Amino acid sequence: EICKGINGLEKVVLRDVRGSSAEVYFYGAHVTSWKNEHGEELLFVSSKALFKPPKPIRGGIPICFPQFSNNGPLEAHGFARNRFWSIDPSPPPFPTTTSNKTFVDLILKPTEEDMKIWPNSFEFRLRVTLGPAGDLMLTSRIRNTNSDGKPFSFTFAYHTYFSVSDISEVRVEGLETLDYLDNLQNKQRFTEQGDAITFESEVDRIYLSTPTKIAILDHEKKRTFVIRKDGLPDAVVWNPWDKKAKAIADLGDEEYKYMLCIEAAAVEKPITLKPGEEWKGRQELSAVPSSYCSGQ
Ligand code: TA6
Repeated sequence: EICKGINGLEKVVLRDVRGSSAEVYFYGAHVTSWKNEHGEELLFVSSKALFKPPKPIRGGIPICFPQFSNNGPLEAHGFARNRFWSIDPSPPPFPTTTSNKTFVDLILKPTEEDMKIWPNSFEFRLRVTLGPAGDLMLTSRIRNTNSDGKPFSFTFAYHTYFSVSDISEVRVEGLETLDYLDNLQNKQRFTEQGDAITFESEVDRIYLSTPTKIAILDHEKKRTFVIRKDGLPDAVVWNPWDKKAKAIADLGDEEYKYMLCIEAAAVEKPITLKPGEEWKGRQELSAVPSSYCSGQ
């Protein structure tokens, strides 16, 4: 179902018969809502989010492409998140197992203006699927369509903002003992110690070569988010904490308490595609009562 969202921007609403739902704006192919079968919102979107192009939307799932963060010549996190995407007229075939699922296929191709800032031709296809158990799957397929034989390289992230009850009470499991680059310390490399990650100040790290499964345990809400990923070796962990939150105009001063970004990403080693080659990167999110997965 396509309808008008905030400020008249169009969005696609996906609904499952069991009551879960998701919303995807054409602007940025940006997922701004993911609700479970009880109607509880699972993603964080700032109350100050602007929904005003060309400003990206603060919260939900911004797509960072073709450049993660500001490690390159482009604007921070690239331009995919502030372009208008279209319904894909020639979507990839879907396996029979997905036929009872609800999904939408969007596509982004560069305009002439885009090619002035990133001189490459590409087709970026995104499928957003709401699974029967309320899971949310995002599959990106990026193809190099350069006609001059030129390869291109990019970095990428699903910059997912999860909704949490209290950041001080949240634990992240699955990144223990891994190496990370600390964005708050000149991208120096450190090794995480043996414990789950907890939060008591600003965190902005790129964990490297991470396992395909990461969990966010929200004790207060008795909820665990499980992130599964494929084709995306890194995981960014970000919470701005109080000082940085105050400096971000489209984020409420106290809202950092209720958000946590865990981002399936390919950052350390850029992806390179020759003409005609396609890359695929998937993220699958589920939210389950904690008692089911960790005995709490
Ligand atoms: O993913 C973490 C990060 O790159 C941080 O460094 C941080 O500033 C953030 O993303 C948000 O970026 P944005 O451009 O959306 O304000």
